[in-house]
Parts: sequence; structure tokens; C-alpha cells
Amino acid sequence: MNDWFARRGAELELVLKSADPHVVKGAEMVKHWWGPADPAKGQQEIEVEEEMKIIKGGIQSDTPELTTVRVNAIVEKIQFDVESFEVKAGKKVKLTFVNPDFMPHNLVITKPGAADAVAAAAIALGADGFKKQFLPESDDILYATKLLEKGQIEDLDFAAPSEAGDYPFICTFPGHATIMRGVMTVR
Ligand SMILES: [Cu+2]
Repeated sequence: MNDWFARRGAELELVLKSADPHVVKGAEMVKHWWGPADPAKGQQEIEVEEEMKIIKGGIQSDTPELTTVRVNAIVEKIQFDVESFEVKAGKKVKLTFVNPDFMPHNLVITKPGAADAVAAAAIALGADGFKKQFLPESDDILYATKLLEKGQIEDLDFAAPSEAGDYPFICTFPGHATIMRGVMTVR
């Protein structure tokens, strides 16, 4: 176990001790799926993906005017299927987030270096979390989808930040951001 996982594991233990049942439930699910994937689940995953006609995530099209990107939640993994993608500063972006998973997920793009603070603020919402889609009031959040249930899709239309940098995207459902994250690189 490397340091990164050791740290994330310690954070997860903290969340599991939370007094809020929703938060604990989310963290338990993460813990449950943390281990190696169960081969028996493979078939189920494929069926769901076929049902939703899952298109692989990543850049879908790129013209001088618009970059389209798709990100899927991976079924039973608490992960996005895109670790990183690149966009041009100031250019129009259409990001399509697709959730074929049984758990609710969102996709939140934050300012560089702010992912952990935003994730912590989402957990701190406690019992209000669901009502607020686990979106804390924070200047560090640039763009965010709602909390999507299984089978839901949401587009985020925005102009890429004018400042180059690595902009993290995370799911702020309690416990998920430790592993459910990626990077939008602006160049
Ligand atoms: Cu999630």
C-alpha cells in the first residue's frame, strides 16, 4: 500500500466515524468497493453499459469553436472513466457527465489545488448534503452538475478558464472524492 492510499484510507476512517448516517453510508460504500473488483460483477457491468449505450469517455470532438468531452461514472467503481483531458484556455467546452452507476454521483470542477477543500466542505454539509446536491457554497467551485441518479446525464456548457493550469474534477458525494477525481488541464 503506497502513501497515497494510506492517506486516503485514513481519511475514509474519519468519514466512517461521522455522526451523519448519510455520510457514513457513503463511506461504507466506498470501503465496500475499494478492494479488487469482483469478477462476478463483470457481466452485470456490461449489461448496464449496453442498456445505457455507454460511449467511452474522453474528448469526443474538437473544432476551433468548441471542445466536447464526455465523462462516465464507472459502474461499481466510484471512479470516473476519464483521468484527464485537455482544453484550450477560454475555449467553449461542452462536458457531458453520464451516470450508469447504482449510486448517485456528481461532477464538480474546482480551482487548481482546491479539490480536497471542496470535498471536505461537501462532507461538512452533513444532513443538508442531499438537499444541496453535496455542493457547498464555495468560490473554489467553477462548474458542477447536479447529483445524478442511475441513468441520468447532464451537460455542462462553459468557457474554459482563461488561466492555464490543472483544474481538478471530483464527485463530492461524501467519501467519493478520494478516488473519484480527474484533472482538466487548461493550456
Ligand atoms: Cu460519486
